[in-house]
Amino acid sequence: FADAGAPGNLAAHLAALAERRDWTTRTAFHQGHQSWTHGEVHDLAARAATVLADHGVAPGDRVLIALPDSVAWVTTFLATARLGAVAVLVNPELTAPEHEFMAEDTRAALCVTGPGLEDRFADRARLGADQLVALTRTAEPTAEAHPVDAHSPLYIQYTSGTTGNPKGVVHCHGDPKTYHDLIGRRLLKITPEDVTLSVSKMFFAYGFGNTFAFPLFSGSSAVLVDRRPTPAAIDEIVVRHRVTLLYSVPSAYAALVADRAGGHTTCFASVRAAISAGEGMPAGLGEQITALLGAPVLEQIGSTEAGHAFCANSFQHNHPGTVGRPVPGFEVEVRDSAGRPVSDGTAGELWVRGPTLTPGYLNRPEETERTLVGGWLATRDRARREPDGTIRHLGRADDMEMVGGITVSPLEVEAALRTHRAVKEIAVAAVTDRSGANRLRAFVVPVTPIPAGLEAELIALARDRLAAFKVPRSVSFVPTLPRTSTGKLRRHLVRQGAW
Ligand code: 3SK
Repeated sequence: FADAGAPGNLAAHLAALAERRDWTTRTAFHQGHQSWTHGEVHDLAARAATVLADHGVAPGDRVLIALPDSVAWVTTFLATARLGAVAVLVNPELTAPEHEFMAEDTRAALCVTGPGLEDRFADRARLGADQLVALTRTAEPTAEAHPVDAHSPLYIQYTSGTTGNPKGVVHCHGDPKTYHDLIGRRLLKITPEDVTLSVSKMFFAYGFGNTFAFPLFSGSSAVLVDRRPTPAAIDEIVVRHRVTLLYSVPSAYAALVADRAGGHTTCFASVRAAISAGEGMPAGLGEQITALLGAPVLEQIGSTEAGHAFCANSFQHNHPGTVGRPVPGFEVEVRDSAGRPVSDGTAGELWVRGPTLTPGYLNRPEETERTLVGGWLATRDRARREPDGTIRHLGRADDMEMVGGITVSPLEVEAALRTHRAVKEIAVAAVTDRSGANRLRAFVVPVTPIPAGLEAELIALARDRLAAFKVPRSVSFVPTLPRTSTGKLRRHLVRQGAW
């Protein structure tokens, strides 16, 4: 396998790359108090491929992986790839019906499950992670790497869907190398010395690139954490492993900053960049993160359909408040609702073309046709191209609320109310009241104890800053907001007031 060009079978390519670059004795993953080298990971993966083959997995089969981030996740993924089978990456924390839907949608031949999921997938072939690990120890690494090309399907990820039904998004053997070439190597300048911590998990597009593709393609290492780390856990991991690249989402960065408001200090000197994606960065938060970490915040935007980021800031070109410029190799257009490109400075919908776009959704030809048009992906993000070529993200196209026949951007109302010191998180939505009218309501995660008179203060603040029709009629104080696993707000649930 050559370094450049089509990588063929990803698992074989990565194992050969680690050998050729002398990474086999370098640490690839830390998990708890244990570490694994690149050589150990590829050896385990080759042995795990024998175990999967013994369980009947054949080229083209789907292997559903419902595991927390772990070395078992990485080796199961690589073993599946080695056999030419297709990994189905699912959030282990989903409900039983959601898991069953994904197993049925993909016709999974085998489901590899983690702790607490023993009662799932009862009608299917299932292998517990503990069992797989035990069998791998004694298996021989004899399963041949199945010959595939860069366009052969490698994995399926489900869009967690800010609006509802999950859709299976297919990606191919050549894609992870491209994520690394364009983003990891070129923009983030990852070297074998880097140590990654990603709050987003590997079953999700952002986490897959951050924790799986970039470390394995660069000879660097990543810390695997089985659940979303608390601010205290992030502190501990950063110090213990001297993390250099922190990947997170605005709501988790906000929690880290809020945690430190109590005067607690940690040495973040090892961190050289804080990468943020998943949602727009609220005004002022980027500066607070840089003040805390002493490192630049690099905002980016991507999607499951694009595989990873398609617009990103870099060390050389960092424009806070924007998602940067198109990642080299990607083209971006801002279009009106009829699909015509609009001029710079005008808001529209973001369309993207590039090398790692999904060939389509699994079993959904109509949705594929609506979303992938003439080689372009309709992201359904609203955006504006600034005169300097950077892209400003303006929310999701379906984010707009309708009140009294007028369209209101909830993002504008949220930005105004977020400036109140007692607001930790906020979402604004049009909610139908008892009379059947649509009224704006602010859902606020407040500081505790909730200051007396906070609702009246927030409404007064909105009156002061916004046109009358944008002022929420009421405020609900809530303990959390409904978010996807990457921190995107699930507005359809906010609108229903149900989470
Ligand atoms: O959610 C995003 O904006 C994102 C960013 C980078 C990579 C992947 C995703 C989904």
